[in-house]
Amino acid sequence: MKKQYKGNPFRQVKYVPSVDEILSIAFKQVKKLRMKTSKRRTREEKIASFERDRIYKLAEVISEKLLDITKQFPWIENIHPFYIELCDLIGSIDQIRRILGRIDGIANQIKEIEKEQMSKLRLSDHPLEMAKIRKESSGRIASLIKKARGDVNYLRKTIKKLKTIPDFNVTYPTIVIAGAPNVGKSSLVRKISSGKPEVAEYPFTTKQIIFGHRDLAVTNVQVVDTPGLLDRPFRERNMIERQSIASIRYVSDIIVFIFDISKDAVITPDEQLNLFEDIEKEFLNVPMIRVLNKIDLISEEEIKRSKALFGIEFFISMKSIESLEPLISELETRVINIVKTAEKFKESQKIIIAKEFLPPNEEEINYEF
Ligand SMILES: Nc1nc2c(ncn2[C@@H]2O[C@H](COP(=O)(O)OP(=O)(O)OP(=O)(O)O)[C@@H](O)[C@H]2O)c(=O)[nH]1
Ligand SMILES: [Mg+2]
Repeated sequence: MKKQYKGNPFRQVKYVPSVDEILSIAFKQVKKLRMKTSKRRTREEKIASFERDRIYKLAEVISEKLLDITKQFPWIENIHPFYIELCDLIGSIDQIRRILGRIDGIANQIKEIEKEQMSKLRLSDHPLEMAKIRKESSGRIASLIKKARGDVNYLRKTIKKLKTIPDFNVTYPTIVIAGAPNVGKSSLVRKISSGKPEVAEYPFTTKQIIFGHRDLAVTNVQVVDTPGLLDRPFRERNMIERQSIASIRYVSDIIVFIFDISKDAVITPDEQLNLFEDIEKEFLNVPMIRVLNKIDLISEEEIKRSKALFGIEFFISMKSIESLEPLISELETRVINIVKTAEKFKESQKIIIAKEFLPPNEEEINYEF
């Protein structure tokens, strides 16, 4: 079944019970069963029916609980590549796929055991033997599900972490804020969106991607704060940095790349330029905007030099809201262009672009995609 997940698809997994919890629930339910009274049946018939019920109940509850785990998990083929990549940073999507397959297999095997034991029970007419068959069933079923203990524990541990990946809405244009550590990425996200990432004077403050939102021009956009990147090859990047790269790779429609040449800079201006160029080369089809932050800390001279050196387009400081205005207005223009032209937004958006946002010669247009 094809299904487009809204936001983080792993959040739909409500609860994965442990093997011990499943066993305890199942045995409790079996314990509640009572022998049916009937005047028309012999004692042996009543016992046989009671033992059948007990075997059936145990197999049913356990296999259902196992299948319920697999059903809660999103269809891996339908998961957005962004979440697949982040899942692989936390655990392994292939491992999850294999485990879900094995759990499904165990649920089916339990049903098979139930059938086999039921046939044995039909051939038996002695209460003691019937009890023995029932005990044998419990033993076989319990030892089978115990084999899934490691797998279920892996899912329990991994899903907890996967659920912390923020919600990414595929229908919104997305602006990724990237750059070296401590350049002011989180500060900018706080200023221009609803995202409230932590800001601190030390590098590597942001350890996870954070989404914020903002109404920009014609639509709501997502603004993504990312962990700081150092100037180094991809294979040397740690898990935290790889999240930034994953967000650039899979969700960014625009990258705002922040430079910092103040005394607080963690890596040199040259290294920042290398980093910028690496990202530009690797993600050729994502437009990048070069921004110099912390202009309140540097001289006019340095500002001018950086323009020539790095091709800076916008000069900002978190100390001055006005300094952000030209950047925001550029983002507005670009977002309009993206929603007008990008294939991926055609199905999900019905956008009315007001005159004030249109180039001078365009009439007000109803963009119905
Ligand atoms: N003076 C000045 N300080 C700034 C400016 N922008 C950010 N800062 C300071 O720089 C430090 C780092 O800011 P953050 O927004 O946390 O930087 P970041 O890029 O998110 O850092 P990481 O998450 O560690 O990569 C904080 O102490 C901010 O207050 C600015 O324009 N001017
Ligand atoms: Mg940060």
